[in-house]
Amino acid sequence: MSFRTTSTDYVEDVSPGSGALPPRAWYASSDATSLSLNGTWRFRLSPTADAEDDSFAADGYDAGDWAEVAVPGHWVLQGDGAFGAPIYTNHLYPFPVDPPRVPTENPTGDHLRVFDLPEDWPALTDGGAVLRFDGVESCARVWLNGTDIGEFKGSRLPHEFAVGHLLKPAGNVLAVRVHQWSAGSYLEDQDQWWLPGIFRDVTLLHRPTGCAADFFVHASYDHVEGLGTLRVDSDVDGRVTVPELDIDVATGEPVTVPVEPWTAETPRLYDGVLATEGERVPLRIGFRTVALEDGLIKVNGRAILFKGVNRHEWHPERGRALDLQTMREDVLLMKRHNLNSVRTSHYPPHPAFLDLCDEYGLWVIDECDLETHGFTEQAWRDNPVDDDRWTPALLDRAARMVERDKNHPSVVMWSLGNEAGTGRGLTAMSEWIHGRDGSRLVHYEGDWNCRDTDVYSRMYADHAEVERIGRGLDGGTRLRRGLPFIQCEYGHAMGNGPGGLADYQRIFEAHERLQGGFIWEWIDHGIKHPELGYAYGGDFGEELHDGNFVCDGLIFPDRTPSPGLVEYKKVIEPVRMEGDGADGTVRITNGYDFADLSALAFVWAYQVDGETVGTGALPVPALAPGESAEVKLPEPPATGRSGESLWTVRALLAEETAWGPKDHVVAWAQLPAGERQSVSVAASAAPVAGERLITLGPGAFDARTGALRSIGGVDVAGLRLDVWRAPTDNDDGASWQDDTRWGVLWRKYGLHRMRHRLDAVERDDDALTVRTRVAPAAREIGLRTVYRWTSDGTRLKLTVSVAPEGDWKVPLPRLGIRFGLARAERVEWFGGGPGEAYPDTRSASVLGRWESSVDELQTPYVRPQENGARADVRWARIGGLRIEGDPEFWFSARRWTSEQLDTARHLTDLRSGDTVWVNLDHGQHGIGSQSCGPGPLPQYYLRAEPTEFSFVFSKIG
Ligand code: IPT
Repeated sequence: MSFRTTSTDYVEDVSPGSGALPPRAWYASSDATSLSLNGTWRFRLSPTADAEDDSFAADGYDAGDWAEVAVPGHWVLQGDGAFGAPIYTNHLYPFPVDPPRVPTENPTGDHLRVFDLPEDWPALTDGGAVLRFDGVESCARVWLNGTDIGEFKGSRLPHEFAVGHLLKPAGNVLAVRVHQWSAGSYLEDQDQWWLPGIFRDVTLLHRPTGCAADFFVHASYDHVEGLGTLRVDSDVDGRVTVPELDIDVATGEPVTVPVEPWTAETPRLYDGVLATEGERVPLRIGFRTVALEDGLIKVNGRAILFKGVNRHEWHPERGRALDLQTMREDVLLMKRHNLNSVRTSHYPPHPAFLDLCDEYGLWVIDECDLETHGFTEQAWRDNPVDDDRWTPALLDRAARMVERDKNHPSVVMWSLGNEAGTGRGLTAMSEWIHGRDGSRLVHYEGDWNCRDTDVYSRMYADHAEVERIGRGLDGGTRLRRGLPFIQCEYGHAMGNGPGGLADYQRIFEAHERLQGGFIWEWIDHGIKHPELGYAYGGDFGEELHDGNFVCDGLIFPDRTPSPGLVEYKKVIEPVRMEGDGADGTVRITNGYDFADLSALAFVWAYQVDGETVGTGALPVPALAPGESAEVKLPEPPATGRSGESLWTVRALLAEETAWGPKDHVVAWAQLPAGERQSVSVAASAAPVAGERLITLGPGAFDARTGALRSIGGVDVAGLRLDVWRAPTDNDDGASWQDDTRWGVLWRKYGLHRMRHRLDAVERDDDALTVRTRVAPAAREIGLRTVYRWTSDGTRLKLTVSVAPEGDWKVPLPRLGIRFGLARAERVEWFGGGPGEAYPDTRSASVLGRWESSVDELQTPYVRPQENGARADVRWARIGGLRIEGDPEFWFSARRWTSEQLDTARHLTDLRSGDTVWVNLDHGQHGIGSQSCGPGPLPQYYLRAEPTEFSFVFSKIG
């Protein structure tokens, strides 16, 4: 054995690698021993691929002065910055594009681990052993006990090596050299952090003589007869038993029995065993048949509707090294928010995640670890997916995904990858996959002609286009017109938003061909940072980066649901309840594809002026999927109270399930039963002029400027018209979208620096009127704004009239008033809650009485931006004042101004001042999805037009 500098040619070689075993199904044996090699490893970082020779792989090498890293892990997230830093780019390669060459500066991590075989490890003469790597980014070379056993690429795919002949009972030396950049990096240009390391498990598996090798569980379901057919094809002959079904057959032999099918809604699994001469392998069998039929994606004979999300693997401290508990948390959160599907964007997830999808029930589009998006910068020239030299690497990736995951009932489609253009390599992958597994469909978005796919898939198509596709008016090839449609990405959840989900859902549900979609994306990839809270692109000094485009999830980095997830849960709820609260009936429709309503219990509540005055159970028949029933509500409780009244009907889990507690709310609706009385204040008091102040009822005003000073002794600062909001990521839009990027245009027109000109302060018998013009410098546009104050002696009413002047080419961000209060801690309100809402994100806003601290009103978007508005507020109490709106208003309050919110880059930039700034808005502009999709629909624009709105203020107590 000699140790010399090994050639590093393999790093830039387009081939997938050498030395690894052929891919096979991923499973955990019941009886074969295994040894996890996760834990603390010795670690040495070098700046280039060839800086060190391979002597560290030798027996007896002293790594005593090396650092340590945790495996699984990414070295750039360990060592407090001593091991380099993460880099975030969306689609730009962070190195010169010259495939397959990579930079000389190629951080290379040598990992070393010495291990003994456990006591119960079988004799080394009994069978063999396999060393398995579940994920290493991006290229690794492996030595065991000084022998070079191979090298591989394909970061999120498993690689196994036969190592039985190399093992010894004690002192085994496992050396792994990991290069951050390799030819494989060209195939892994997903929009995410570049994070090198051994980030998934490393395991040594004993392979007894006569053990199982690879096997393929075929478990189909005949929905007409109610029969399941099971056949397990196995490389090694054996028997398959499923005790619950009395099945005991040889491998390769089909058997048909009555079964309950598997669906995402009813994830029925049967435990079985594959027994070969040398081992027993547990099977979790789900019977289901996926088919393309009548131009639709059908499972067990029924068309399904995806209510899905794109899931990257993410943990704010550990990156893509996820533990089982975190994976389970994701699945439970998804189930509790009514999601039924996941696209594993953009690579196969940790295999345990798919076990969870089988168990809890989620449809899965399993996506291959392939994206070459950066080639779009050069019009896709030299794209590896259209270059035969790369095809073996593509086929290797396809095979490693399909072979690993083929036994999961949850996987209903294979996806070739993401954003890789088109080319012969993709066609080869598709052909190979179709040949290997005819029981599932093939997906790929980048091919709009659907040459290689079984579904027409798009991303971020706007509502109008989706509608046209639904109606079959989208044109395209004949082949494509016959295919079902999904949006593999839509609703870009970056920052505040996405807006417009309810409008998409209505369209999906109206047209058979539209089979739903997947929100982009599940989680914000913020990295926990000691000074910044959560870091995003640029925070590690990257010379090229895409900022907070990496924080675009429905959950925050710490997995707290964002308002976007709460909204989505409501929009996709599986039970529809509509009706007229006044006539006391509600029409209930089962929106599940497979389940009846027997798992749900319905309850009603009756509110008067936001207070619940009665509740009870509502008997609802166990409707079959698609069925509806008219259900009579009880007589409204006799309270003797008049006021605005409302029914709330909720569908709850009748019993605890695997994913949710009893009484968990699955669906709900509110049905108005009696209208709100509008506030009336008789203008009976007259303004009284003093030396410096004018008083009117409880109000005191500056005599010269007419500015409000206090109400009933409560100081009120800076009350004035306000149109500015700290633009959301969706307001700002993405750089490639230019015509309606309102956030950009608002700044161009100067809406963030409006000037207030005082024109007149007029005192009448019954009113104080202040006339102003609110306008930005350098522009002719403006808003004539009149504040008219009246009082009945105890209450103070403000009526604001706004008349636009000039040629307004942009909508307004918001329209309302803002003012500062010195002392305000808690807020109570009657209106929408508990969370924030905007015109096109308001489905989940529940009308009622709510209470919160000012701090809890804030939504902690990783990059600070407009947030926290509560919709439909009738009245609010804050800082000693009660404010009633005519009509209802949008309420927000924060310890900083919108301008401060606007300049903050991280939450840690926001400093609480002494003042609480309150916004009472008559209107808010919609949110939309323009950070990567369409902006708000026109009906959610806040147009500059003549408007009038009022607030009534009174001092509490
Ligand atoms: C689309 C990508 O597929 C996804 O990975 C992510 O980058 C998303 O956009 C934006 O967050 S590609 C888009 C430019 C159409």
